[in-house]
Amino acid sequence: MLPSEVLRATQAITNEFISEELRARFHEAKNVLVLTGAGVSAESGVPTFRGGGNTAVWKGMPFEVISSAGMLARDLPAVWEWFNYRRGLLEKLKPNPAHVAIAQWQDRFRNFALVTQNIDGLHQAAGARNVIELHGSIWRARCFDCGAVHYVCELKFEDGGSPACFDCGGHLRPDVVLFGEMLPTGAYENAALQAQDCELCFVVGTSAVVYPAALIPEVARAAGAYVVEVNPERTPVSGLCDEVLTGKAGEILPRLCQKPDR
Ligand code: BV8
Ligand code: ZN
Repeated sequence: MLPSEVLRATQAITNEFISEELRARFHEAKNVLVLTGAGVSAESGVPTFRGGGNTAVWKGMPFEVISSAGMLARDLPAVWEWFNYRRGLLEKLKPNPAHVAIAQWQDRFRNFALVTQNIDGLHQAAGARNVIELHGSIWRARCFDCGAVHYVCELKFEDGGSPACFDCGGHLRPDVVLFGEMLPTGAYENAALQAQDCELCFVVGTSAVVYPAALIPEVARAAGAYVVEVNPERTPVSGLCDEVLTGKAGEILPRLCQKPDR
């Protein structure tokens, strides 16, 4: 094996240029998985959680605290207030070219899995179907008592209170997964199964520190997939990737379908 190949084998390709190898694999692939995080929505104006080294804070509380099972038990109205604030931000925002490119990929590959940590629904707004929402959706609410799921837009919010379930009158909570809570039944298992079968795995716009979502690239890698990260910054999974495309998802992903970079 030539020294250059050894070097190549040991070091992931790291730059913003899409390698011939990735283009060839993108062209031939049948089974593809994409895992996304807040970074894929950044160019739509959605604030990320860990941008520029600091963590999102709400009323002096780090988001891991306000978005936790503990906070839900202690102060449900405060949790509603936090998600109502974020929903207010989202209402005006649109999908960006990264969401659009990913939505187009679903008709390009025989088996395509889109796994997201995002609760913003922008993948679906871009036309993506069967999105595996690991952490739920900010647009839905779930009843503590009867488990019914309702669209938030149908709910009535008494002043600062938490909305009631119109099936059983019980208390509703945001249908999102909070820290310390289990993921939706089967969501992680389904994603891990798709990761085991994919030959190409994209990790787009995630800091990869929240579990079990951050395990997905490792599952794909262990199953022999070619793993590609798209992120302006290095992350804990950069090291296990075959190729790291350093830059913005909205600028890089659309280029995968285009003619090679010169
Ligand atoms: C659970 C919904 C079982 C709510 C969210 C193992 C080890 C250590 C800890 C744990 C472990 N297992 C479980 C835990 C605890 C915990 C956890 O992982 N803690 C972390 C902090 C260490 N996990 C849990 O609690 C999970 N549940 O494990 O249940 C259980 C149950 C009981 C007891 C024990 C175990 C549930 C986790 C889900 C929590 N809910 N969201 C809400 O939104 O408020 S997590 C939330 O934060 C997001 O969904 C996402 O997952 C995470 C944020 O990460 P990212 O999306 O990656 O965003 P971030 O801002 O961090 O990074 C953005 C990236 O994009 C950056 O890298 C940036 O460079 C890049 N970027 C920026 N611009 C662009 C870009 N990239 C491309 N293009 C651009 N333009
Ligand atoms: Zn109910």
